[in-house]
Amino acid sequence: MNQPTPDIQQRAAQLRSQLQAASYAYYVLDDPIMEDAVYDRLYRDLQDLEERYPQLVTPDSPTQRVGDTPATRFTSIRHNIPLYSLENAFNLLELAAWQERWQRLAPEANPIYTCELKIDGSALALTYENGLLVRGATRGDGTTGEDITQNVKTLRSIPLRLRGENLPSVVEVRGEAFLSLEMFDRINREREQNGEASFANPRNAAAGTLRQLDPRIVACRQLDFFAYTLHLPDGEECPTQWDALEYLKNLGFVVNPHRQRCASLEEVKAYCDRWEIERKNLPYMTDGVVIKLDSVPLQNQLGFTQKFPRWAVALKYPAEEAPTQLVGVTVQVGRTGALTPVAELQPVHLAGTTVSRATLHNRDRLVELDLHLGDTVVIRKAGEIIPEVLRVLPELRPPGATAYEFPTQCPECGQPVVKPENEAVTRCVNSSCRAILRGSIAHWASRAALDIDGLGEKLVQQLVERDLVRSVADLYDLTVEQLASLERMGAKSAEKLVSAIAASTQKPWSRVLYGLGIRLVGSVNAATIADRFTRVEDLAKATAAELTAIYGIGVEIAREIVAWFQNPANQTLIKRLRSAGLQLQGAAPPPAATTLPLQGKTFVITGTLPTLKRDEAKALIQQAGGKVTDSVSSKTDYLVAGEAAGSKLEKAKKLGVPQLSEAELLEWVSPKT
Ligand code: 0OX
Repeated sequence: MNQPTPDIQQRAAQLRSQLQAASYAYYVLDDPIMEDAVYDRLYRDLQDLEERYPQLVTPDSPTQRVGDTPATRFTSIRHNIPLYSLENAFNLLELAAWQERWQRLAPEANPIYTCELKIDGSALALTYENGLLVRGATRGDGTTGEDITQNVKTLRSIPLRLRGENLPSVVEVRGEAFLSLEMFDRINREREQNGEASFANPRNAAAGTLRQLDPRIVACRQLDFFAYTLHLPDGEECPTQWDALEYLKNLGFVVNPHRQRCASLEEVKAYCDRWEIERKNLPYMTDGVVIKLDSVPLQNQLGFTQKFPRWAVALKYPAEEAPTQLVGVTVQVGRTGALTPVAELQPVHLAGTTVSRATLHNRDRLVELDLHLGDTVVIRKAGEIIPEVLRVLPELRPPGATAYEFPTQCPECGQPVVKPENEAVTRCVNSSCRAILRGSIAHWASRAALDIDGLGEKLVQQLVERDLVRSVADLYDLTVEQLASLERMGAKSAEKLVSAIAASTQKPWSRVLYGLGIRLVGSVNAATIADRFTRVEDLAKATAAELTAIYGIGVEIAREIVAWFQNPANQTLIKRLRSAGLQLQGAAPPPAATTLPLQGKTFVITGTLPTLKRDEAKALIQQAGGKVTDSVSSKTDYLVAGEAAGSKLEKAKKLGVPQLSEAELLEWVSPKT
């Protein structure tokens, strides 16, 4: 094996520490110190070095966050300390009753509490040995969870190595992995576009993501993490929960900033009242407040019941639910053939809107609900976003009501539907099903795909019904006369639509690829794939292994792409799209710049820079081709000066050497777009 020189070893170490510092500033402190483009370049440099000298890879290297080998399954892990669940209180009276209960056991103790927001995510247990993250596990049943270390490492707000010195040999940190509401929406939009069932709420989405076998998919979903429990070896515990949270912050974790220490139940109540309103402005979901006795010795004294700690309670916000009557069930067929049952409801007011339809998710969910026509159902805005049917009230079932049977045939084309063993979705697999065709044309015309203005749902329906369009390629043969003969279509609109369709032939290859509607290929994936495979003929020949070599593309997506191009009907479609003039190839990515921005320039750094450490600034300059020396001379081109710059600044002024601030330096080294 090639041996790295000491210079190279030092460079790798420098890159690692700069990237770690930048990532910590960005993901934990929420106070970026480096441009994304600079980060990306330094990251690639480190990747290159590690590829050349694999012995330089350390377990806490930023490159080790996203493994590229999907797991086949997760192994079970027994938790040394069980993960208890929390006792719930549903109102302030129940909260007071909880205080009375613990006070009976410890009448002398002060009621000092640490209040935390209850994040609606999925609990994780992280083990650090000698500062290094060695294991990440799900809660499971509280006693046994699953080893999801590879996935946990992709969360940027979870440190791979703890910060600080003299760390205890073993540290266990617990907290909540969660998705921002924005990310939750994005994932669900993509899932809908790809014909997959959407997640009911951010908690399910977080839990589902953490159990993905492919860590690259987990990385794309950008889960966040708030730490809230710290287990240290005996005798080293923090005296209070408040101190533990502070210590967790020092170790490099994100701790929810809205915590509050309260010296009485009155203060706790005020906190709960305040957050019941203010939580609506948070970018993530909370479902209550967790109230913990602050004193750790008191916690130890009170201990646990069979299920819960006696020293903590969750005050849950009332879920926004409402009963209403089920009028009927419609089953929608999406563009991938997925059948989604939707409950048609007697309109009811819920959390600010009138709801007359709610998702029933899939066939399994229907079986679970044992839904009968005419039933009274309880609906809820799942994650306070999408209305769903939560449960049925069988006691209100009208006599003789018949159970709802999920169709065994496609409601659109009448062909038998299939439900793959390990999928929740039931599908129509008839490639000429009109619902699938309508869905694929609407997708092709959608804004993120070919963006064909004027080709709306109603029009698509007519085109399919009149047999004018049997595949998206037929759109390019439509004439003004044909279109003008449709309902609500004048000659003018028909002409406009023909031009809009023609204009879509100029849309880039990545949009065409997305428009093809290959399952699991969302717009982001399509752009990534189109960058790597710049011609459709290369993509059509790509193997699953070549596809998964692309960052962010997992095995399942690769499998779908390979299968799609193997289908003869799709091969014909590509040929027809080519004759219609669509862009089936894109520009090759621009070649890397050959000259570095600071090539040939000599710098001296002095004083304390606002964000970069001295050696970080030095490495940045060197990455960008510049040289850094220790003393100012006539050969110095620039002095990078921070706070409390002393004699070097004086000398630079004397010699007329220009000064640069850190911001100017960063601006200079970041690639121009
Ligand atoms: C949360 C949350 C959950 C510690 C002892 C039992 C529960 N979802 O935000 N759990 C806990 O505490 C544990 N704190 C939280 N903040």
